[in-house]
Amino acid sequence: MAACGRRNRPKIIIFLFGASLLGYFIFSKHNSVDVSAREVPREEKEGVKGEVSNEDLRKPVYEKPPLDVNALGELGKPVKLRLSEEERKKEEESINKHQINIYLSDRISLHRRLAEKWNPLCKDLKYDYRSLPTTSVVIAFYNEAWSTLLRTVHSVLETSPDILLKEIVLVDDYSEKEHLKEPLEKYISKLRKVRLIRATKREGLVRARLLGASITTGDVLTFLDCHCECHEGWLEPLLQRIKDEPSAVVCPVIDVIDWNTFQYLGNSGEPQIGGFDWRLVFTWHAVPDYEQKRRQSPTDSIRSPTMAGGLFAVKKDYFLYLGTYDTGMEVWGGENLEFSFRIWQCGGSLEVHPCSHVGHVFPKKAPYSRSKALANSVRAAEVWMDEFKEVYYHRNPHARLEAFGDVTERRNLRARLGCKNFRWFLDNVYPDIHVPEDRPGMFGMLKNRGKKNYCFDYNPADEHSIVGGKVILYPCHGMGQNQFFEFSMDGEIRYNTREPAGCMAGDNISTYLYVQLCRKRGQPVPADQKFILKEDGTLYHVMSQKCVQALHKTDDSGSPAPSLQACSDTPYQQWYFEERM
Ligand code: LR7
Ligand code: MN
Repeated sequence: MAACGRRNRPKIIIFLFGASLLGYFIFSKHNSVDVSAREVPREEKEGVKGEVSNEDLRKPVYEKPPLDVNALGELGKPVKLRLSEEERKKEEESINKHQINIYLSDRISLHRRLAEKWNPLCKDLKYDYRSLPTTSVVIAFYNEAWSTLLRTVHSVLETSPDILLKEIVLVDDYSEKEHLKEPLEKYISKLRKVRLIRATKREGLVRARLLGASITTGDVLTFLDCHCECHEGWLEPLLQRIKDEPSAVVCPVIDVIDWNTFQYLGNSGEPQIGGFDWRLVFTWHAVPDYEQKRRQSPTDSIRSPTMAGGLFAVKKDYFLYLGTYDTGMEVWGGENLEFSFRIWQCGGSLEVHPCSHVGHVFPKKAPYSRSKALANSVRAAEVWMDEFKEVYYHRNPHARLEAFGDVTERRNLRARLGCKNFRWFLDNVYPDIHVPEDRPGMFGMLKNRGKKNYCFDYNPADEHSIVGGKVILYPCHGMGQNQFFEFSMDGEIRYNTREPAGCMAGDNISTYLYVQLCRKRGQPVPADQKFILKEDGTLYHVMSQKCVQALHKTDDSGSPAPSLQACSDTPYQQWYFEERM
């Protein structure tokens, strides 16, 4: 495969762009554009001539109404309504319907302000507004509630400098809700710069976004979810970075808006960056030391291996060059990692800008079916991960059976762009991820010879941390995931579906195995995490000089569990790995 440097940009970009009958991008029109030489069109800015102060140039499309500190949820403060029994029921209903407290959202101003939650140094950054590229903000929605959708729209209009915002394109992904039909059209017809386009069948977020993008006129595409609120100054850093580096795809810091109180939980400290685990689940990480060292200022953008997916800005012609999205992906999921891999492997960079903050309402749980996510992830793995797709399949054996459609075109794209391989990505962009050894016979379900068909099973107590929770024995299910363990060359029993991975540990006092963070890259294995898996299946814990034994019941939780006991030749102390049932 032809290698190309990260900053190597092609001289000629053939982009084939147009709207198909279905409305989304297909390759139909041939054009040549030189990204590096291309200048930002100025026509848009000609209205502003002569001596105009920077203050004037940063005026938003609409000004926010005067601040009323007593209004509900103003400045992103949490709200708890005092409600009658009947009102409480309505609130409950809204939560069941949207997985967001829409009853409350409907009572909070669509124009509320947010408290300042950025690094104070961000305030000092200066922008030459006339030289920044313009942007179109694309917001796809499916059955979104009125107030969360329109708060997103108003928030963009009221925080984005008029000179920078070409338009907001709303994309209705074939919603069923009445309020999103005529009432929405009527409402937005009164707003400057807001357009609406509708899909004629459910497209899923990938094709819905592309349908929106296909009618944009700005230099930069900025994608947002339909339940966001933008922090003051969110847009400029994204556009500045893209002006400086047209092959950078830049994400804002994603702040949490609580689904129940609508509190805006920003954080002016160092933001987090994106990673993934070997189930291909997106993960958050602290900024690694080497990246902190590379940056010269806390206001410099931060390289990130992956993005969450919903919120980012990309130069439109660069997005086209990179092959937009994989239109074979349905509904939800997978596109975020696919795009992240593609950006890095094909010569771009993916970054989080610490001065750009946008709030996002994280729902209580998924409000619609996400069953297509698996096939989408398989597409990403099949196109971008080379031999490392096996590491993914080992942890999701059922993914191998998933019908993922045809990816020939995407593989051709990869070849055409001369993209680097996944090994390069791991080594250079995500060196902190542990690459499992997955030696034959040393990974999969960890089964006991005495207690038949029971497997090591671990569910971390908390979705954000691998530690905490207890290792138990549970009937083997053969699905990988929480029953997937790997015995490493250095004698660790790793639970590395998650990143950072967890390692089984024991001590001389308690008999249970518990999970600790595995050592960091380059560090030795801690004594309490070291095991020897002997020929006869004995699993010997070196520090305690005991053997792991399957117990039928443990005193506290009552479930069977592995335990450290004096070594003997009982079959309950004999273990073996099995890849599949
Ligand atoms: O069929 C659909 N059609 C749509 O138009 C399904 C969804 N959508 C719209 C939807 O209305 C919303 O505006 O697409 C957008 C994203 O859908 P969400 O809000 O249900 O997704 P999410 O916020 O739960 O999930 C994250 O991962 C997704 C993977 O496919 C997308 O990339 C989302 O954009 C992404 N959201 C974010 O990155 C915000 C921060 C969340 C985190 C971490
Ligand atoms: Mn979302």
